[in-house]
Amino acid sequence: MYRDTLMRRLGMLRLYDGRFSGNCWKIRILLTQLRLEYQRETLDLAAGDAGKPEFLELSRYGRVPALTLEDGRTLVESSAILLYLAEGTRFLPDDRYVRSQIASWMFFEQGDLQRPLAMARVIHIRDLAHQLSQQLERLHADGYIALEKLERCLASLRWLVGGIYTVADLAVAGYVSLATEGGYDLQRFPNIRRWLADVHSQDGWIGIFDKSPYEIT
Ligand SMILES: N[C@@H](CCC(=O)N[C@@H](CS)C(=O)NCC(=O)O)C(=O)O
Repeated sequence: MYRDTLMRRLGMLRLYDGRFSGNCWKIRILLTQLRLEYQRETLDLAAGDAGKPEFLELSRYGRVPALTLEDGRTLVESSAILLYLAEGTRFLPDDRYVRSQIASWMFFEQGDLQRPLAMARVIHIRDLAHQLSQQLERLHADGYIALEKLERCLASLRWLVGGIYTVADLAVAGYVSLATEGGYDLQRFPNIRRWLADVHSQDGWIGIFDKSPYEIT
């Protein structure tokens, strides 16, 4: 099915995503901010679509997001996709040191923040908070350590890198914006809340369930 779809749609960006996925949401935000048209294929992750052989041919880890480029090649991993799309735009400046700092925040997001925030959210969305309370407690412990680090850094920064909004802000803000859905209390992080409000007010920012004006169906 995916191969047929791919052949038909060659020539346009095609995003394979999941409805509730914060990692996919990040890509839709950047595509919108860049005003890039794209086709969207929403997988049914609960039904196991991501593990199907056709999808594994596109996405080697069997995960969304995956982005098929105009020439038919595919990229996976949200941070890699963001960096690819942002290349040559104001969201990813040329300066080598600035770019490395952006990468540094993206590694922090994937290594420290994303899992505890995303997993706690999945547990809440699936209404398993009571049943998995110990697991949730461990996730919250890890998530709060990462959020405290972010809070401390934001005490002296308006934006994460270089004094402007970049893909680093977008990448880190994705799951932080969804943290309360995982039972995190952001009231105790005034710097994060101020920064999130700034990030959300950026031109082209869309909510996780909003349809992008650049999405072609
Ligand atoms: N590090 C990856 C994580 C991607 C990921 O975990 N994707 C989840 C949805 S958010 C997924 O596809 N899960 C497969 C499944 O649920 O079967 C990224 O940032 O793209």
